[in-house]
Amino acid sequence: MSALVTYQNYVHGQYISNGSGETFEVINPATGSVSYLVEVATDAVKQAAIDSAKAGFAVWSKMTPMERSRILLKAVALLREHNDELAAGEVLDTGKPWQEASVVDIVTGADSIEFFAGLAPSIEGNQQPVGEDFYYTRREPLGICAGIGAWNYPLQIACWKAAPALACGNVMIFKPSEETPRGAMRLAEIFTQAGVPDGVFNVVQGDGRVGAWLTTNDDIAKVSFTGEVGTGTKVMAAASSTLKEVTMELGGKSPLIIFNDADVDNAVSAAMLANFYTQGEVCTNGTRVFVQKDMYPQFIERLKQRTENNIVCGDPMDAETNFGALISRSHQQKVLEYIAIGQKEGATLLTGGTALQPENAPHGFFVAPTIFTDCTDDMTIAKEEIFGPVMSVFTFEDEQEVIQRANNTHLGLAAGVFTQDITRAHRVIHQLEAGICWINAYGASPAEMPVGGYKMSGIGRENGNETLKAYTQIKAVYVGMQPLESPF
Ligand code: TXE
Repeated sequence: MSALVTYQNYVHGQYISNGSGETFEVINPATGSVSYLVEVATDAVKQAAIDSAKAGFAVWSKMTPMERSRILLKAVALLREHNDELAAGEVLDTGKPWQEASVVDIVTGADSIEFFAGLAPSIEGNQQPVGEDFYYTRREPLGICAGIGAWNYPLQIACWKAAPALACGNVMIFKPSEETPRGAMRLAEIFTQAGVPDGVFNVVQGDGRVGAWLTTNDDIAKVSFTGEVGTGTKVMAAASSTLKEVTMELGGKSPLIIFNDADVDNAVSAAMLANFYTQGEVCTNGTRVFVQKDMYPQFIERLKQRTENNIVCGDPMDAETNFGALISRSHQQKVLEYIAIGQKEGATLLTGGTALQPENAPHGFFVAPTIFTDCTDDMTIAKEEIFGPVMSVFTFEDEQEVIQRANNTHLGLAAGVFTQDITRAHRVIHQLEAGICWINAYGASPAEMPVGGYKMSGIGRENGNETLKAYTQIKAVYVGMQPLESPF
């Protein structure tokens, strides 16, 4: 049995020992075996990360935006050059298919860094005359920002948080999910290789306890968090003790609405993408599929046929596989429990519903693509985020009814509408309480487009011009051009 590799925390441009030797295991979800070990960030590592970040900020924030932009663009080139090797690492950590990781995860991470590197030189203040006097503003960096990532898109999430932070002259201490530590480490190595100064992007490893430390540390100015709603509320509460700014990218239970006049094959493609891509582990998934009455029979027939014939579940590194393993055995059990609840509460199991043991990956954490019909809005599977390949299908009569039902949730991350009637498409989407919306599309999230949730699905945005504002603070400077009047 070959000895397992042990990775360490990445601080000041290198891996450092945690002193205690305490490690945690990282499991390959497609095989159930231990891939490698990672040292937990001890107090010594945490303090080193803070000291390093302060030193990095002193250098990085003094560079011009053009200099920062040039270095970030070198990192973009390295990410794209190493796309396949990085994608393979994401497959081994997440269990998602190579088919996806090789064209989405690194590409969209690099795109975000490229986008904000391009914006960096455009960051400016303004000036206004006030009589003889005038004031001007400066957009200044916040300082040390913390990034806390989820496990479904590890490297992409690290890139999406680092990009605006570093472009604006901040530095970042990033903690990936303990399920998927690899991507953030590779990003840190690539930043160093590109010329990002030591301390500008440090990676600390561990579970929620290390995450909690980031949310309360005095030297950290902002926290950008991606994860479950429940965790997000804890993060925001903890951040309030030192008035940190927060960006929250949380969960959803998003509606996908299919009208009678929609193209049925397009609508079925959307429903399958919105529930089975990345085996359902996508926050913006349209897991409540509302189908208008007349469309329903042909829609459900086509959906069942394509789900039972076009999904290849198996070894995620196999090029044929388009449906991979769930992140862990406990998550697999959680999804199976939701499926049991759905059946108990009276939904009809149209297809799927069980764990799978593909021949080429018999020990992985797989759940079959699952579709429930005859669902009602009060069912648990209609209200709670399952974060697995479980689609709930509902029927509806008219527009006002479906808008009311789609909005009847405390969540508000995403929404999709399929119709050939362009005015209806915009009329409906404008009434849906969601931050990330698609019309006759689903899931595309280019770096130019700001993404984030309404209601309990989050605060703030990632990507898009909008996000720059979250990573600078405005200083106003008033300049007196004449003797100062004073009554004293
Ligand atoms: O989240 P968790 P997971 C959501 C998705 C789902 C969840 C799945 O909808 O709800 O993420 O990711 C750390 N203080 N999104 O299971 O458990 C923990 O170590 C500070 C939405 O990973 O909340 C991990 O690094 N940190 C998103 C991270 O929080 C704490 C897109 C997330 O863990 C902590 C992708 C604490 N008290 C997934 N406890 C979007 N909206 O874009 C745990 N952590």
